[in-house]
Amino acid sequence: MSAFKDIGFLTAEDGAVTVDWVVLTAAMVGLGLSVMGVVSTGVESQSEDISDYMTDSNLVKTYFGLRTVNGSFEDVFGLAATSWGHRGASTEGWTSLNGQQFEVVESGHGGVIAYDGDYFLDMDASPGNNSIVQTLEDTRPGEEYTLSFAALDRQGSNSVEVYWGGELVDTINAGRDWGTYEYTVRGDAGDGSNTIELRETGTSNNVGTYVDAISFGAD
Ligand SMILES: [Ca+2]
Ligand SMILES: [Ca+2]
Ligand SMILES: [Ca+2]
Repeated sequence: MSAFKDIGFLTAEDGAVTVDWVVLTAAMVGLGLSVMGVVSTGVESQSEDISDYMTDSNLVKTYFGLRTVNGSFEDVFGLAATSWGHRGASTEGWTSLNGQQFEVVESGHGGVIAYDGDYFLDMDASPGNNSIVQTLEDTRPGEEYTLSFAALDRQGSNSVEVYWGGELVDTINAGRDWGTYEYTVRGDAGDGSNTIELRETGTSNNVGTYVDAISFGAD
């Protein structure tokens, strides 16, 4: 029979463990705080340096300046190859509002060199004018953004309506050479959908306004 039968608490570890934990934790927190004090000053200074560098060198602007997905129509994955480029019901980042196919034309076809990269979009598909849309992610309500793109109209018979958030921003009649168009829009303006829409409205004759380099970004 144990002599400690009635004084079991002597062998109980609960209390001891709790005391150890409190002491050790307090020590670790104290150590952590002192390390943090030293490190945070350095990290803060480093962060500011990096921020200054990125802002000065326009790295931030470049990154945020092209927030459309596939705005230059360079991603032809999943599209069917044709003699003049690629076509498909939709293309990365873009869908058609009126069920027209995307005609992504290869640079050089018909003597037209892409404004940017190797491809541009013909807004007049077969059989008709296309209306394309993309929803921008991560826009902030009320913040100003620049929406821009390049356009060209070989025939002089086509026009494009430009919409932001469901509201008409402009109607353009592009020239025979690439021209650029730029607008200032606000996050959540119009119906709050944060959508870019380009609607071809010219003569429906298979050849439409060519568009390229659709970009969107903060100033
Ligand atoms: Ca392009
Ligand atoms: Ca066409
Ligand atoms: Ca046309």
